[in-house]
Amino acid sequence: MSEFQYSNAAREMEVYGYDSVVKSHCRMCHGGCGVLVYVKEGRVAKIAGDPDCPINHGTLCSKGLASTQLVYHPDRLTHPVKRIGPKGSGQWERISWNEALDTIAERMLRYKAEFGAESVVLGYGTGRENEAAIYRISNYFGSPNVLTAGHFCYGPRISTSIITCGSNPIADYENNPKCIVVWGNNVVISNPDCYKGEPFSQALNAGAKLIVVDPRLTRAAARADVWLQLRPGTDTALALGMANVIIQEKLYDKEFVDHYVHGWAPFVERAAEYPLERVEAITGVPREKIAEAARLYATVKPGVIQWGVAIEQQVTCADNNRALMALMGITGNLDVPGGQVLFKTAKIRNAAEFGAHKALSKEQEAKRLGGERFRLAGHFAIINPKCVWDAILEEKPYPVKMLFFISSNPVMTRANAGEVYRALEKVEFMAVADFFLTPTAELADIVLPAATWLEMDYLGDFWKRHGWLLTRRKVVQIGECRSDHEMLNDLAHRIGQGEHWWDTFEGGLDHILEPMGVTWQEFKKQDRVRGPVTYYKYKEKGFSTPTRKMELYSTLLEKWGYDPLPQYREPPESPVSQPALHEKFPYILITGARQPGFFHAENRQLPWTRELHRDPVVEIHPDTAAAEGIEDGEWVVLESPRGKIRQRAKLTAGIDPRVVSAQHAWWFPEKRDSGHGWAESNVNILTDNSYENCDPAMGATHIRSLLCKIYPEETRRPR
Ligand SMILES: Nc1nc2c(c(=O)[nH]1)N[C@H]1C(S)=C(S)[C@@H](COP(=O)(O)OP(=O)(O)OC[C@H]3O[C@@H](n4cnc5c(=O)[nH]c(N)nc54)[C@H](O)[C@@H]3O)O[C@H]1N2
Ligand SMILES: Nc1nc2c(c(=O)[nH]1)N[C@H]1C(S)=C(S)[C@@H](COP(=O)(O)OP(=O)(O)OC[C@H]3O[C@@H](n4cnc5c(=O)[nH]c(N)nc54)[C@H](O)[C@@H]3O)O[C@H]1N2
Ligand code: SF4
Ligand SMILES: [Mo]
Repeated sequence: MSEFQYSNAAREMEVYGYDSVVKSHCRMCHGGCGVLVYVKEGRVAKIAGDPDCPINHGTLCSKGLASTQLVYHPDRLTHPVKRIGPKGSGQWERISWNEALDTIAERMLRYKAEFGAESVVLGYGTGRENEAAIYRISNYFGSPNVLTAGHFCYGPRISTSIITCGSNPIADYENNPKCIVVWGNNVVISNPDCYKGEPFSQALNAGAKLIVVDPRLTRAAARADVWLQLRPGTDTALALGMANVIIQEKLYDKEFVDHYVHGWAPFVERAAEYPLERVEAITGVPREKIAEAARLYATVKPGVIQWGVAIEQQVTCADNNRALMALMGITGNLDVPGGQVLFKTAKIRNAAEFGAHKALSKEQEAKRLGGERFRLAGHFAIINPKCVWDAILEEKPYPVKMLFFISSNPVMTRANAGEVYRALEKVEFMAVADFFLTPTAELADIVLPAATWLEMDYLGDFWKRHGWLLTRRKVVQIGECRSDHEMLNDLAHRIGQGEHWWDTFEGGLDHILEPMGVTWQEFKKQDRVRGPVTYYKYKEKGFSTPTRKMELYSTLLEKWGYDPLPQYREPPESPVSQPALHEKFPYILITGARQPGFFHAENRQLPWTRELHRDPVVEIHPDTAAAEGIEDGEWVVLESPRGKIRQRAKLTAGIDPRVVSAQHAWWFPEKRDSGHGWAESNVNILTDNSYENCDPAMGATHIRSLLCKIYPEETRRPR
């Protein structure tokens, strides 16, 4: 600890009478921030940011602060339960861990014997640092089906970057980029994946130019030098239009393009299909602004593109990613200080190795649901959720009999929630591991009580691409709660794969650390390590792709039968692609822009975070409100061709009058019936998951650009 921190922590302890302070690593989101956990009489009393941590420099968000309210929440599940009434009856009985794990193991083995290992689907949602353990148990079991959010979140960034330049290029804020492009991302609110808002803000304070590509006026957009308020879902056209300007005006990095790029000539030809007048017509962004942004990004160096999930939740998911990487590459911003860096991990067994993907036989891998249709996703062990719902509901191409969700609430978070709910009602056996009885858990047969980050030892940020590995230290034990890693470790022994696991999961941490030559007990004496930070690695080794170059033209996509170059496709449900539907559903709906206090469906029961956002909110322009007779703050109905929900209207001039933006994952833990109002305000009742409307390579569902109508819930008295 630094002297400052010692004295600060010591003062806190003296004034407030804390007994001790533990340095740890928050994971109320994807994790990252170093924290000081103050303990009094054996309880977590307060969480503060750790000023010594290079990820967050002492800052903390509302979710991190509210961890104490999660840990001690009275509704938390603190022992395993089994359902004793019909599904959704809310009738549960306490059982022992032995009975719970024995039952789950018995079902897994029974279904494997009768229907094949592929009939058992394990799943998680977003990154919780349990992913590698879940893949490990599934791969050794022989099931190729792990259901994640990877088809439309982060999985696309990982898979497209691996095939394009070998690894995910991360913005190097430490070395002060001079130009930052925030594209479909709101980093100061979402702090996602490998990023925190604090270093981004520091780089801005240091004078970086800022370009923001977002249909909404976010905080960053309000501060931007250029804000490109595009029509939702038109990102590939915009990116290719910018590439075209950069090429035509010869602003690209000739040395990089000549030596390190595969497919320059066809890429130039493709970009030429996007002259500014066409791009303006598609995106709605004035051509001068597009040109200004292109020139700024190509000439003010080093520059980074802070890319987010909004570009992935589209029918052009993979092409959006690849078009943005093309911009990074041709401007010479890849693997340079202050640019976009291909960081190395420390010397450990990485998440892919720990996930034991090689243990899955080719024969079983070939059975991956949707693997033939969504080949980019299939190649990276990612599946499209509808494939699982269909396998349950229609038993096609084979029956799925068992689901085991470890940290996911698919009823709230996957597209076409009505279908998700039906599949979960029908599946023969379902286990869930969670903190609470969520709308998804209420449909399970067995629910296991999961430990929060304050209740486990772990190697924080193990899966990330910024190269850091941080120490998470167990502070408290709550009831019988156990970490996902511990429960999977015990389950593994019961299904005959004990030889690949350990007596306790501490052995798993030792296994990860073994190449570094330390055990967990030794590692945890320090706070963090980082892999070697080096730049321009491609100059010696090339890129880790089939051609050893950065593949603007993807040889793998070509092999799998896709267009090897990025191209724009109109969203499947848009004013342009469906004019007749647009007459009935006149607004473009975007869903899911992040709220500070919530993490998807989480934290609605925590007083501090719920106070920040009491009700579900849809943002609309005042002109739209006037046209539809909607007043600020009133409950409105949002309707799409798939269904209706209710949210409260918030009027803002920071959105185009033709666009509305609704919050996602809303349920109401305070509604004590077992459904907890799961369908009332759940925007995924409105979203579409049909195969033909997904990204053809990645299987991403287009939840960022739909058509909807909006009207007041109350019939208004004549004015
Ligand atoms: N319409 C729309 N839908 C979306 C999105 C959108 O923008 N719009 N975003 C999508 C994206 S990007 C994602 S990643 C998904 C996320 O989808 P999910 O991951 O399914 O969503 P969460 O609500 O974050 O998490 C589910 C549950 O995990 C539990 N949990 C948290 N930590 C742990 C843990 O360590 N162990 C265990 N066992 N349980 C834990 C929580 O209590 C919570 O109930 O949602 C997607 N859904
Ligand atoms: N507080 C909080 N933090 C979170 C989460 C959370 O639920 N709450 N979820 C976590 C997860 S799993 C993820 S994936 C990340 C996501 O974090 P981000 O990548 O930051 O994603 P969002 O905030 O959902 O969306 C970013 C912006 O995209 C804009 N947008 C919408 N449609 C389009 C479009 O078509 N094109 C473009 N260019 N922009 C568009 C929205 O207006 C929004 O401002 O956040 C993570 N962090
Ligand atoms: S940004 Fe994430 S890791 Fe940091 S304090 Fe908030 S929840 Fe915790
Ligand atoms: Mo996500």
